[in-house]
Formats: sequence, structure tokens, C-alpha cells
Amino acid sequence: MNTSGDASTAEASARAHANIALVKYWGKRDVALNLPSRGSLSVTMGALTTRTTVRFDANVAADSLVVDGIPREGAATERAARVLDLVRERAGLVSRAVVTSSNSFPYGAGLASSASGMAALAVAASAAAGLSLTPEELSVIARRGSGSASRSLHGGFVEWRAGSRADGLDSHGVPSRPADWWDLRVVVALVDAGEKEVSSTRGMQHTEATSPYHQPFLDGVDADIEAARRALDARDLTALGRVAEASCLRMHAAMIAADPGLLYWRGATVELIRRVRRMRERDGLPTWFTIDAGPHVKVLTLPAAVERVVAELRATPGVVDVIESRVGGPARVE
Ligand code: 2P0
Repeated sequence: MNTSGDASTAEASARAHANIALVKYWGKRDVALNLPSRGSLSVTMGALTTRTTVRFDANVAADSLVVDGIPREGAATERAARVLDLVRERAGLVSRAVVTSSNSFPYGAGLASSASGMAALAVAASAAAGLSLTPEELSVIARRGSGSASRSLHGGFVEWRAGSRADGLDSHGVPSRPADWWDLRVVVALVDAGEKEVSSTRGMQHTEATSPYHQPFLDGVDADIEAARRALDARDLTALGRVAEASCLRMHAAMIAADPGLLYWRGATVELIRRVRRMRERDGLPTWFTIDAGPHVKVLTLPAAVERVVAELRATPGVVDVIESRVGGPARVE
């Protein structure tokens, strides 16, 4: 912790990585507490990093949030305030916080900046408040800001347990395999799309309320997690990739079948899916895709294929940037 000498202020900084779900979360059993209907399993993306500084300051009247140099209000500040309130409650603190955050990747563009952002915030705020919490406790706090943030506390491959308690204290990230277990690579193809039209929270509620395929999606999750665990144990990308693609497509099928249908894809998203499959089937490359609630495509691959994969993705019309990532480590104070 980096606490200033002035008793009225206390400051700390932390870093966390975004994650991409290989077995998807899409549905909440408790919206207020961000409790998921089922578990999920993700890989941490080391190249997608948020660094956040929190200063509790007795002299400011309200919490403030600056991300990548721009003051933010509305939903982003509300999420941050939920996390800050939990930390204040736990530490018996009343001071408001000045939060500054910077991302190594485009913010709010559907690249899970809320996952890395809320995880970094939970760690930095807890340290600034003088708390010494376990990763599980920090994961529970980060989850209240954004569900997927619960998986960004641990590095490597992480499960988010749905839990069964009404208070959600058993719904947090659990390490599955550490970052050095397997040198898997994730290559992210960014598609030009502008602002996200429907937030994940709203999209999930709409899908649950109106899609006849939502329950079948949920019914398949436990088996997918079990298959993903086995694939991870064996470092078997073919097995893991099959599960990841199936989970992703079933989640999007459930959204598309909602009323009205919810479609996060652009034309380039479909072109990328076809290209990933062509690389695999025609060129024999180890390439499998997954897609979140947005148009970007993340490709799971292995080190020897990364250069080819990057070139192929860059050459796809509609792709504006490509980011290569290794498996990342846990959230940490720095
Ligand atoms: C996931 N997604 O498992 C799923 C797959 C997107 C698609 O979790 O409402 O920002 O804050 O809990 O975590 C993105 O949604 O949503 C997400 P909230 P979150 O990664």
C-alpha cells in the first residue's frame, strides 16, 4: 500500500487484466447482487490491462472517476460507487474517492474493460482503505461492479462459481489453472463498431425474459465447464476450442432468438468466423473462436501459429486492429 502521510487521505494503485469466457455467463439469478444463474470459465488476457489508482480523500464531496483522461459519469460511475461502498462499509470509512484509471486497450468497446476495471478498482480501493482481503473476498466485491470482474482477480484459467447462497458470498472466482500451466494465445480481432447498443445486463435480462433458447443454453453450461476442465488438464486445444465455440454460439443463438432478437455481430464478425474455420479446416492451424456481447472475435491458438493468425485476421475486411495476448496473471497492488 502506498499511503500518504496526511491522515485525511490514503492512496493505492492496482493492476488487473481483462478475461474472455470460454464457457459463457449469460443470465443472473440475482440482478442487484450480480449473481449468475450458472458458473462460467475464462482465460485471463495478459495484454489487456487496466491500472487504477484510488485516493480516499476527506476533502472531496463525491466519488469521481476519470478513465483514460476523460471524466466519466452515469453507469460507469455507478458501478464504481457500488464497489467503493462495499470497501468503505468493510473498512468503516466515510471519505469519498478520487479514482483514476487507464487501459492498455480501447475502453467501453466490448473488450471486457468492466472486468479488468472493476477488479483493479476492488484491489486498489481495498489497499487504500487499509484492508487485507483474500482474492475470494476481493472477487465478491469486484463482482458487484461487474459479473465478469469476479474472474479477473485470479490469473490464468478461472472458474466463476454460481454459488447457492442468497447473499452471494460463495459466488466468486476460483483458480482453475495458473497462467504458466499452458502457453495458450488469444488473438483479438477488433471490428469497427462504435458504442455498444445494449449493455450486457440489459441483454441478459431481455434474453432470459423472451428467448425460448435461454433455458437450453443454461442447461448446457455445467457439462461445458466439465469438458473445459478436462481439456485444460490435458492441454488439449481441440477439445477446449470445441467447447468454447459451442458455448459462444449457443449463447448468441439464445440472444438472436429473443423477442426482438439481439444481435451483437457485424458483417466482419461473420467473415472472421468463416476465416477462423478455414484456417483450421483447410490450413490445419489450431484456431478456435469465441465472441462476447459485441462484434469482436477472439481466436484461441498456439505460439507457432500466432504470426499466421495475426496476418489472416488483419487481412479480413472490417478489422481495425489486432491484439495478441498471452495468458495473464492475477490482479495485484503495485
Ligand atoms: C462472459 N459476458 O461470460 C459473458 C459472455 C459477455 C458475454 O460477462 O451485467 O460486464 O456487469 O454482470 O460481466 C459481460 O457482462 O455483465 C459478460 P454484468 P458483464 O464473459
